[in-house]
Amino acid sequence: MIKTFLATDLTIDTGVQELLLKANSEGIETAFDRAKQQEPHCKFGLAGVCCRRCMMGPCRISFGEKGAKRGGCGATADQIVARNLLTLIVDGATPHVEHAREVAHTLLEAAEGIAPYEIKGKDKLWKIALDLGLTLEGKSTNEVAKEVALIALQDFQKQTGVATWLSLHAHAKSVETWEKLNILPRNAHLEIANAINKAAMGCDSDPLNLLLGVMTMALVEGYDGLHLSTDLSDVLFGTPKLVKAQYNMGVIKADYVNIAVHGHIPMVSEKVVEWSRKLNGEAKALGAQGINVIGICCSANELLMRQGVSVATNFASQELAIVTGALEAMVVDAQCIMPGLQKVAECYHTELISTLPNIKIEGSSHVEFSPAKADQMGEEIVRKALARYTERDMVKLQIPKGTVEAYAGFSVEQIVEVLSKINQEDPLQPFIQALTDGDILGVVAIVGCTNPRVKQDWANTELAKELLKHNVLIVATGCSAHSLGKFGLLSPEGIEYCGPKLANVLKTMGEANGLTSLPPAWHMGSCVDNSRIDDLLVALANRVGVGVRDLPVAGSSPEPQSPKALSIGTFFIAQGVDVHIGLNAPISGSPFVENALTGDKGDFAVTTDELFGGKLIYEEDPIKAAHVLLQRIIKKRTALGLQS
Ligand code: CUV
Ligand code: SF4
Repeated sequence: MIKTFLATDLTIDTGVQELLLKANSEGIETAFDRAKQQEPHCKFGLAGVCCRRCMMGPCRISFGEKGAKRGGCGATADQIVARNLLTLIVDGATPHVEHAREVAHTLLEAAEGIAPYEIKGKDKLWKIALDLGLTLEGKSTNEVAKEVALIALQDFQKQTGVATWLSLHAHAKSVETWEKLNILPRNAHLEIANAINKAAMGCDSDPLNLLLGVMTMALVEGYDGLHLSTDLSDVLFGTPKLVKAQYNMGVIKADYVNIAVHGHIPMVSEKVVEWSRKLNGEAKALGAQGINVIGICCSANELLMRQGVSVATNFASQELAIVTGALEAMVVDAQCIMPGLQKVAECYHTELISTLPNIKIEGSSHVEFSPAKADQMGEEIVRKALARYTERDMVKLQIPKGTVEAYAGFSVEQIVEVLSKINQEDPLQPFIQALTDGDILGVVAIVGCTNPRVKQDWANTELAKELLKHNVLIVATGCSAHSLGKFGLLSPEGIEYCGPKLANVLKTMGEANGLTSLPPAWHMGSCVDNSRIDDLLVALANRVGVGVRDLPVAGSSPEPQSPKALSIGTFFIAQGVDVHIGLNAPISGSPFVENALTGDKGDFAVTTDELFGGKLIYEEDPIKAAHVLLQRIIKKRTALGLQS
């Protein structure tokens, strides 16, 4: 049943509001309705004290005086919460690790001439090969690519030593900390198995040891998930450069065959774009203007960054793109794909198409991706979309009007190139000068999702604006970047939200590059591209001669939905970066775990702040959160001897 609701309470995106009303009038249920039906959420689950790890249970620990203080096996709240957190971080990291492995596998088959992908990122390939210590002389691109892909894949077998991509990217000071704590990962698959083993019934019940396991998994996420994915995707598809595109539901075009790509895996979405271009003429033969590919979630980010493909919407409103009645197909691969999409698609002519052999959706079509058969997949998907065009029901067609211009493509390589227009010899120098002088007070990464439990885009944009006002530069990824894009913060006009000092810096940098200004928020890519943010921090720290933990920077996920937001956040905490979340992680049931992650240095027990130099900050109010982050940034500036 659809309850009556005020669309304006659920999202600040007016296009989504319009479509929510349309869905309501057509009797279509969406995630916004279903999130309400789940209220109130189970308080044991929210606090993390529910254990289903064996059939003596399920057990739950009571909050009050009365009721059980231990599970059937004797597990305490601290132990249960720590175990649950560990498996939650595995849930976050594993999809990224598998994403990375899929890219490595595709790269291998591309290099062997089996998979139809041309290696577009030669510069990136040379750089990685040299970092891996390979000799390049006399070798072809494909030979080098094959060696790199094999090293990546063989890394999943490593029984001793340290995961290779950690060695490639981590700051030496961070590694020193991790080595002392004995939390360095060996290989991703081994550590995932180890974590599940630790959390199993009757295994690890030392909350501190479990939390150290959480930090190992965070490093797996960071290096075998994020960095490996980004590196090899850049090798296959090229390193992003500055691009301009459009945001909002208005990018769906009434007179085109519209194909939405949704999910994460660039091998799938890139082929859909390629075949849409190849078969564009066939759309014209049907009376359409052509084929229009639009993005949702992180597939959108991958295509936006490299191809300038426009973005329709982000996570919470994925179903509403179908409610426009204008999508011929929605192509999905992995992660963040709501099963509810199929039911919505059935109300229209839209074909929902899953692609990965191990990730299917009940009721949807399936066109299988494998690296070798990528072209067949691309062609078949686009032909399916073309076939649906004539079935469109014009009565149900309603596309919210208006689009917003946005810039994306801020890879570290592109940032360096932009800055080199100011100082060619030492590109990071002007940036560091601005940080030193306080013209840029600090940098905050706004990352992660939107979540129907929170008013969509509201916390993401409010936090950004408050920080910009205080001269904090924003970098962004994921669905949060989409929130900022929809509200003009990825466009040069967005500098109206900046404090005067930051506005000046952005104008100077922009003018040196033929723009009126750089945007106040730099879109650095998809969720796996949080690796780019990490690379930027490591480069800045190395240039200044400090650790990442010393930099006046922070991270924030104001509207987190996925456990990936938590595993990525924990990765940054491991480097000593403070991380804010706008919805609580399920840890409040354990004083030990909560204090370890959110406590300050010098508190009664061990804290991440003390061990790593960064902590978790939970605050639902984005304005208050901005001020907590500002205080933490100022504290780090003071420690560096910088004025604020
Ligand atoms: Ni990977 S993880 S809702 S798509 S950002 Fe978007 Fe990004 Fe969160 Fe999912
Ligand atoms: Fe209960 Fe212990 Fe089994 Fe968990 S592992 S369900 S706390 S008996």
